[in-house]
Amino acid sequence: MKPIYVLNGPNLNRLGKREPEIYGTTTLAEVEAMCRDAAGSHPLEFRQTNSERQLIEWVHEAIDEGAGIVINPAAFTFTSLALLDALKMFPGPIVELHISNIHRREPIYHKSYVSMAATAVMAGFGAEGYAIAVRAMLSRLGAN
Ligand code: CA2
Repeated sequence: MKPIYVLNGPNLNRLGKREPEIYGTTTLAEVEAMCRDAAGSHPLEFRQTNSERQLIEWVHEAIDEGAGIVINPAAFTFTSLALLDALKMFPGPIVELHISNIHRREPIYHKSYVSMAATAVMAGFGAEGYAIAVRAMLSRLGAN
């Protein structure tokens, strides 16, 4: 069974430790546990990096080995055509996920490049959004 890749971009390793009014108090380790719980017996690769290159390498890995991608690209959402190009090569479903509702924020957070490759876009459910996204991905993959 091919895994679901849950990929996280820059600064999300600090989740739960700053700006709790926007991002909540759940840590990334707790988010990973929520995703594993939601995935049940389905294999799941949960990763975070502060490097654009590493994120792209993981998308390439997922192209070869993954069933679906849930991605919170963080600031690369709004800057990275290279990430968009990599995601466009992925043949399966992609959920773009944001903890906060980016559309309630400043205009610089309104234009996502990643959305042009995404099957679905989620924003504003807080950390719980990850579990919702993994369940939606399983359903989409016909795995439950
Ligand atoms: O809401 C999200 O999930 C974001 O993708 C988070 C990004 C931000 O650039 C996007 O606009 C929305 C990253 C936020 C900065 O990293 C933090 C990590 C932990 C706690 C606070 C901020």
